Amino acid sequence: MKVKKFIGDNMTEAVNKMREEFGRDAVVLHTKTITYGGFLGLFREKKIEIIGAYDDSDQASNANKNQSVSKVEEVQPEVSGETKIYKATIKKPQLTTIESSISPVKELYQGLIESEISPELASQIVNSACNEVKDRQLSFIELRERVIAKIASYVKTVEPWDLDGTQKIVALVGPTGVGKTTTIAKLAANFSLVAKKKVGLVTIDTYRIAAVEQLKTYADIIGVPVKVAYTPKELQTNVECMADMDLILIDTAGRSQHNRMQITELKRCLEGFNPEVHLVVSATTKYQDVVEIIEGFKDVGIDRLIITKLDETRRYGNMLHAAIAANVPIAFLTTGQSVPEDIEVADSGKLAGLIVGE
Ligand SMILES: Nc1nc2c(ncn2[C@@H]2O[C@H](COP(=O)(O)OP(=O)(O)O)[C@@H](O)[C@H]2O)c(=O)[nH]1
Ligand SMILES: [Mg+2]
Repeated sequence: MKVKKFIGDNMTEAVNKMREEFGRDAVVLHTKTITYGGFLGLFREKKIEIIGAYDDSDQASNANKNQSVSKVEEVQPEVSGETKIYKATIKKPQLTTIESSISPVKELYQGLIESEISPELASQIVNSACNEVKDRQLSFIELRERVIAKIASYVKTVEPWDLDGTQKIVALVGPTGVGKTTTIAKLAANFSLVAKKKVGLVTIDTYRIAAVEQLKTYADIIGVPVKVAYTPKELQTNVECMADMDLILIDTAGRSQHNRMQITELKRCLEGFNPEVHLVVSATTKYQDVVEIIEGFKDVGIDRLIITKLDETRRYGNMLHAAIAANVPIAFLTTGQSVPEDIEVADSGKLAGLIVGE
């Protein structure tokens, strides 16, 4: 079996390249949209990458005498909705098709449960989508469109800051290890290097030397100033020192939603200058925990959500629970460890599609 990666401006170009090299019997095993450059997922240049395979073994050529590769069939949607996995299906003689007897309502409900949406919320969504049309039964596709629209109406999103003339002070808060510091680096790089804004960083995560070093390293690479604050007073002074910055990003230490003292301390640190507070939660966290995290951080005053690590799961129901529990817009999504690429502006429709597993 020969396997190789082919890249084209579109699917046809990539497949033609594969066929030129592997011949017409080659099959596409995997396709993926790859992106270059751009700003927060916007204006990125897209290309299609495919993994092509050609079975040149003797066994394969014998088998091919009786069976033919009939079609390339989509089998599994992936992370961003942009990646699809394909497999070649072998046409077998006398293959019978078994019609699915499951109703569209049940199938969609089951899909929402598999996305890790609570049974109560899943039935509420499906029921209200059905109730919109009383006089006839909806097809699966019609019902799914309505479910997506319903979910999109719950998942509010927001445009990135325009930073024209007004200074924005933003603090990222949340549990440990969710990606606060990495997300600050991605935002700093996008706004400073791409949007050409003046960005300053301040950290109050002084509990671990490594945390300060991590942010300083990113700041050095990106070429933005960074300050370290050990007390709420120092934080205020540092923020005041950055009066000429368009955007000040404040990194904080991971806090547990169950630790009242930590939450109160964080609140006291931030209340002096009223930053826009972004709660960072991971798409890999169970929805019950996400709801508890949101409840725990509510005292700090949550203005926006950032959802990280979309690349680490295929079940996105917790984002819906997060959006409903926090009742604030989702600002950004992160999709990997790479700085600055793996971040994008959240979009309700795309999120709703991911949640229903499109
Ligand atoms: N897979 C994945 N990993 C991420 C993402 N964002 C951050 N990480 C990783 O998560 C780990 C913790 O990140 P860090 O920014 O230090 O988290 P913090 O403790 O909240 O500041 C690091 O290994 C990051 O590279 C993401 O979107 N996807
Ligand atoms: Mg950190």
